[in-house]
This record gives sequence, structure tokens and C-alpha cells, in this order.
Amino acid sequence: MAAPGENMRVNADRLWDSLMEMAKIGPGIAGGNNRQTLTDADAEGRRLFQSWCEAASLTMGVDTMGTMFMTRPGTDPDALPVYVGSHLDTQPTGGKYDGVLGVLSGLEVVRSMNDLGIRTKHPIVVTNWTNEEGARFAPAMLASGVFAGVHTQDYAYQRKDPEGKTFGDELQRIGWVGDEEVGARKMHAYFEYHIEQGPILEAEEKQIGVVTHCQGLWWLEFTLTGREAHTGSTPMTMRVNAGLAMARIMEMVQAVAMENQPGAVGGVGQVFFAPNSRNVLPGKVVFTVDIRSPDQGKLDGMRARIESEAAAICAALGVGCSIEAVGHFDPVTFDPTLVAAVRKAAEDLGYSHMNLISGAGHDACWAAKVAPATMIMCPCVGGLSHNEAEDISKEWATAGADVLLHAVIETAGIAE
Ligand code: HGY
Ligand code: MN
Ligand code: MN
Repeated sequence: MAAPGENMRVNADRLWDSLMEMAKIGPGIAGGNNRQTLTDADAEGRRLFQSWCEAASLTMGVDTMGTMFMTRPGTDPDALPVYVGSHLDTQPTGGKYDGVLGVLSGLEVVRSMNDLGIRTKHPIVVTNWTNEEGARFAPAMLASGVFAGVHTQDYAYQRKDPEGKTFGDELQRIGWVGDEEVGARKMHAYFEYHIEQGPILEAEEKQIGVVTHCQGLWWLEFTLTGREAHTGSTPMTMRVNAGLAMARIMEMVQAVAMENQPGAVGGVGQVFFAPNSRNVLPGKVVFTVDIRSPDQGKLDGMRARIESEAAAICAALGVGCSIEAVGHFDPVTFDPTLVAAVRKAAEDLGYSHMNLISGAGHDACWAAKVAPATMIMCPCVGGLSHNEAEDISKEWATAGADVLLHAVIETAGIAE
């Protein structure tokens, strides 16, 4: 049995080959992936992951939100497991690594333990959370949110995609409704390894992000009501223009975020116009404002400012305005003991590293509500993500997986 040491590493080729194999499922149109949650492509990716896990002697459990839990037994039957998770679902124009790197690196950790003959005191559970992205069914991190008790399962099952299909029906359709009660599992610790999705690590030439915090988020869904009218024959003074109101709100969101620098972001990624006809002023405009900050005061202050200024913008144009918060989590502080284990692993392995606040949201943010949790990050080229051109190097991928291996073993304990 190998003793843990700085020479203990994952199998870089096997990890990279697994990433490339998974990337073939749900291909995008520009080299990335479109493997949205609860689609047939998602189901295919789940089956491939399951086959790899079972080949590594893991046993599968699935809960009623479809989250996959792949267990490697520990020597102490009473010890709570160490979970290592992320997500296999992607954005519609997603990259090959967002989420997938964390799930397959968790598998690689187990594969490496098997190779090294390492037995841990605590079991290890590699986890694929359903619907982390929230692209098809808002909000993001939906299954981990139900697991943490933030959402009810009924709320989750009723979430609708743009075609009106519900989460519950789609989960049933792909055959991944498990039998485990969501949230019944208790965790000793939770690790999530993820690409940074930002430019800091690459710019600072650091191999590892020791993630101490994650910024908080609001997703505010605006529904603006104008009056459908002819874009040609309707005089400017007679228009009730919901599209113009949206444009002014977007401009205001940009200004509010810029006034809250450093450490605040705000923007809009999704807009629906109805009837969305070139020569009809929109009667209805629906769009989601995404604001984030690691500072609670800034985050909530931006929300209040945006909601009140949007009301004034719409009133001035005679446009109806309703706002629904469809996603939220407060800024997260990760567990100091686990953060220290990640930092120690990077030091033992000789990898350059720095503290980092995660700009993107992750399932770890909800796991942190029910267990000690933390994250490890690797750089990504140009900080680009949620873009099919998302790219990382094999070396970056491997370094983070090595750190994950060491931090998990440190936390799970080597069995005597
Ligand atoms: O929105 C996020 O930060 C994550 O990608 N779901
Ligand atoms: Mn992700
Ligand atoms: Mn993502």
C-alpha cells in the first residue's frame, strides 16, 4: 500500500482521455458542448459516467432529483463520506471543462486510489449534480439547492424550460428519477474542483486557485408589458415600448455595477420578446438580470437600486413591470480546515497557488450550507467560459486533480 507522499499523482493521460471522450457527447457547433440538463445527450453522458464508475468498482445511488452518487467504501462503516462533485450538464454553447473537469477528476481520484492500493477511513462519493447550469431550468444549482433544503422538490419539479416542459417530466422521460430521498445523505466534507472561468490565475501565472469564498448572486426576472403596435405607422408619441424600457434598464444595470467597483458585476444574458416580429413593437419582454458581488451589502444594495430605478424607467414609458427573484445565494465562505488542506496539498506538490474568490456559482455553494465544503480551481485560457472556445491545458487539469487527490486523502484519512 503506497504511503501518501508528494510523489502521489493522478494519471494525467487517463483524466484527459476521459474529458475528451465525454466531450464527444452532446457536441456543440464550434468545438464545445451542448449537453443541457435532462436532454438525451445528458442521459448519454450520465450512462457513460456510470459505466466508468462501475468499472472502478463504485456503487451508484441516485436521488429523486437525479443526482448521481458513486461510492467507494471506506474502512470505517460509521464514518461519513467525503464527497467530490460537480456537474456534467453544460450551457447551450458550453465548453468541454465547466463542471465536467470536477466530476471526472473525482473519478480519477478514485481510479488513482485503486491503482495505488490506497484505502481510506471515510468512504469517497463522486457526485454529478443535476442541473447545475440553470440554463434550461432556472435557477442554477437546482438539485444541490434541493439537497441543501433551499428549494422544495415540488418547486424544482415544476420549473419550466423555454418550451414549457417541466423539470419533473423531463427527468422522468430520460429515466433518471432515483429512489433516494434528496438530502438524506450526510457529508463529512465536500470538495469541488472547477475551472476558474475568469482571468486571474492565468494572469497571475498560478496553477492552483485555493478558493476561500464565492460571490453571492441575484437572478431578477423582469416581465415588462408594453402594447403591441405597428413599428411603422405608430407615432413615437403613441408607443408603449417595452423594448425601450428593457434597453434603459440594461444600461442602468451596467451603471449600477460600475458604480460598485471593485467586486461587483451585472448584466443580462437572456431576453424574450413577444411576439418577436420585426415590425411589431413588443407587447411583452421577459429578461433576467444577473448581479453578483462577494460583498453582501453591495449585492443587496444593487438589487434595491435596480428594482427602484427600473420601476421609474417603466413608469415614465407607461410600461408595466413585474420582477421575480428566480435565483439567489448569499456570498459563501468556504470551510477554513478544507481550504487549508487544499493549500497544503498545493504546497506539498510544489504547485504555484493563490487565494481566490469564485466569480461563478457552484454546487459547492449549497453543499456549504449542510457540510464543510471548499473548492479548487485551475486556470482557463483567457478566462473564457460559457463559450465553446473554453480551453485549458492538460497540465493545468492535472495539477488541480493532483491537489484534489491529496486534499481528499488528507480529509478521508488513510486506513491503518
Ligand atoms: O451561473 C453560474 O455562476 C454557474 O455557471 N451556474
Ligand atoms: Mn460549472
Ligand atoms: Mn457553468
